[in-house]
Amino acid sequence: MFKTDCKSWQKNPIIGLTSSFGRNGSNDQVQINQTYLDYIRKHGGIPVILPADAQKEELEFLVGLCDGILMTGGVDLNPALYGEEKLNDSVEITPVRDKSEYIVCELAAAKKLPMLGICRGIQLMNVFFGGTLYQDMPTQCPSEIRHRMEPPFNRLVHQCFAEKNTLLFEITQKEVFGVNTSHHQAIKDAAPGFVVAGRSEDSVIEAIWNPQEKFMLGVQWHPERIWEIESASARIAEAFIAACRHK
Ligand SMILES: [Mn+2]
Repeated sequence: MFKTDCKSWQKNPIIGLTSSFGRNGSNDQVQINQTYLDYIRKHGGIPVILPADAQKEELEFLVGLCDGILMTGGVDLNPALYGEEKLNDSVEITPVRDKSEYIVCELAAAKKLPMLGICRGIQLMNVFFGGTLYQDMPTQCPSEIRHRMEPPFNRLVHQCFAEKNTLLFEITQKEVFGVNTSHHQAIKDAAPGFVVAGRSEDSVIEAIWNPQEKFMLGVQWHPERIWEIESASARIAEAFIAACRHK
C-alpha cells in the first residue's frame, strides 16, 4: 500500500514557489502563505519553496528539480526595474526578493517551464519581460473599485472579464467571473509578447499571458484563496498542474 502511494506521489509534478523576505523584530524571515501550498497540493502538485534569499547556484539547483514555477504575491517591485523612481512612500520594496525572483524567472524561461504568476507574481513576470506598472493605483488610476479589499480575502468582490481567444478564457470557459483583490499596484503596459487576457469592470488589467509559450499566465487576484467558491480559479490550477505534468 505504502509503495503504491509512494509511486503515485512521485508522479506528481514539483512546483517551485517563490517566497517573501521580511523582518520580524531583529530576525530576517523567509515566508510564504500556506494557501499557496494547498492550492498546489489540492490540484496534484508537490510544492517546493524557493527561498527569497537564495543565490544563483542554489536556485539553479532548485529550479532544475522543478516542473513548473508559481510566482507568489507580496510587496512591490523596485520601480528602478522598469526605469522609474519611487513615486511615494506607499511603495514598499524588498531588493533581496527582487534579485532572487529575477534569477528564478530567467532560469524558468530558459527551461521553458510552465509559469503561473499571482498578484506580485504577474507584476514580476511583466516587469522581467519588459513591461511597466502603476506604482500606486489610488494616485495613478483612481477607481470606484477598491482593489485593496479588507479581510477575509476568500470573498468575491469584483469581476474579471476574460478576453476571448486567450488562455484564460480557454481554461475558465467563462467570459466573466468573480475575483478577490488585494493589490495596490497594477500593470500599466504589458510586456512585449504578452497579451492582456482579462480586465476588471474598471479596466484594470487582471490577467496577461504569453501566447508564444506553452503556459505563461499571470493573474492579479488571488485564486489560491477563492478556488473553492469560484470554479474559474480552480481551473487555473488544474490547467497549470496539467501543463507541468506534460512539460
Ligand atoms: Mn483587482
